[in-house]
Amino acid sequence: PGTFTHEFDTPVFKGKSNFSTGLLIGGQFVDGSEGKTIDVINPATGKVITSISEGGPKDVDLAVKAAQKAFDTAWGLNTPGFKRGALLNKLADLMQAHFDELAALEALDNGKTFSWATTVDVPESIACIRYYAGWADKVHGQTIETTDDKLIYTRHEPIGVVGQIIPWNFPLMMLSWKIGPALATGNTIVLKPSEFTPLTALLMAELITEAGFPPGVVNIVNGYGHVVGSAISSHMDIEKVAFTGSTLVGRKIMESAAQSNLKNVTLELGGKSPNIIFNDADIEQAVNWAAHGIFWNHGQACCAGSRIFVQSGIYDEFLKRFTEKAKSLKVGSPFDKDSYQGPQVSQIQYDRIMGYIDSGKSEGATVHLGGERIGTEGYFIAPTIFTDTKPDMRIVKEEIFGPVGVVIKFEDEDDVIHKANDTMYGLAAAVFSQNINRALGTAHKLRAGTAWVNCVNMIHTNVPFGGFKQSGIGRELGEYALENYTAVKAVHVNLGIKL
Ligand code: TXE
Repeated sequence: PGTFTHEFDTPVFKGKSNFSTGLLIGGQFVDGSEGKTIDVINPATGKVITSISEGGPKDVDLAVKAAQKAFDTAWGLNTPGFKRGALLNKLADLMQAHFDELAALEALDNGKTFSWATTVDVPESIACIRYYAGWADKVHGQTIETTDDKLIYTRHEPIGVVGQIIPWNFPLMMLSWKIGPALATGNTIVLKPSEFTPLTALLMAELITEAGFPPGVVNIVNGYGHVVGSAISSHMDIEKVAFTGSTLVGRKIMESAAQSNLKNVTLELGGKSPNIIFNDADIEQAVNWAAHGIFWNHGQACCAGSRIFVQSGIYDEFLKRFTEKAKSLKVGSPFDKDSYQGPQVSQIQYDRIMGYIDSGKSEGATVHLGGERIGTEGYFIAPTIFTDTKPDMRIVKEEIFGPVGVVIKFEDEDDVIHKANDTMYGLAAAVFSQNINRALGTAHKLRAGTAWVNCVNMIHTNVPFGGFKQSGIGRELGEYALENYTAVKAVHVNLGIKL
């Protein structure tokens, strides 16, 4: 397979990258069996950065066999938890040693800014791996009292070979959220990064090997969703699949799981998260958080606060200050120190977002700010605010996944809760109020897996994250995620019952 060598010479990072662009199968870097490659595009320029090996169904088969062998001989029940934890900690140490390089690769490949990658993506990914390293020797079952002539206990055993399909919006963080709990609990992995953002996963493949995980414990098969992703979700020897991505593909994954071997499925899907700002909110803080809620990561966050409901008493003042705040966010090169927002991830996403902006205009909403491309190359879109929307407009109902927020005026508390919940999604929601009864009362009524009070987009490795309704199934992060990767066995021991 090929090698990616790149000299970063940017205002924020100077350094070199050098790693294999092959698939990682059974501890070896190999070409895809069909010999094909995928071009990786720099979203800031639209130009090719490198090309990587493309996998296919045959490679998924080979990866599953390697993972099964590793599970049966070197991992799973063969390696005690403390050893798995030590390896995860070693991996975290190596990630720390490659901290800036990981951030620079994420900026180059995904378009997020180097400064955000160094404040969120990389440190949170390392924290996640360390957090699950700590769990590796603390997963245990229960003893359950029945009668004195019986001993009954449960074991939380690893599931076996698990499939993991990663999106492009937080390539390193989503990979870490998935491999952390799976490895801590003793599973082996066949993982597919997004075809749009494979670079940090390729460096991670090298670091995983260097850390000393036995060959086959982690296999990384790059490729397209409808080929490699679909081969994973329909594979007969993969016992569980974890997916983060669109609701559309989440549905396909469940179908494939049902039609193949009824593998366990956990899904983290889209959102259209409401952000409710009451008259009694700290308006300056509400403005700052609301802007962060929709514009951070270029709106490419599943929990983005894309529907901003503002009570009538502060609506005009909020809109004025929110507009000023949005205007102050610098859009530019991911490697510029002052950039808040870089390019959208791909031409496809750029076109999709511009399509939504056009639909908002043609359905009669007002473009209060932005709505256009920035520059002439790359996929940069101005922070955009729509007002005068109606509930059935596409920009109000559908996930745009770009820097596009709708600001909606409301009067009544019950009415806003009804409107906030009037969506097929239920990933996250936020409420801003200085009245604790109102704030918590609202947080409890919102149908979402995360409810933020006087903040948005806050995530911690030890706090569960996941969706209600069509935003997903299961929870990632925290102790809850361990359940996704363990099978509970009840052992009955007869101490004297005679037949
Ligand atoms: O996602 P896909 P796309 C949402 C967001 C965005 C929309 C489309 O609204 O605008 O999805 O993005 C793999 N079987 N989110 O089309 O296709 C694919 O290769 C198995 C929300 O890029 O869902 C990639 O690795 N896998 C989101 C992963 O699925 C398949 C993050 C996600 O890509 C597959 C990303 C198939 N048939 C997009 N088809 C979030 N929840 O954070 C594709 N894939």
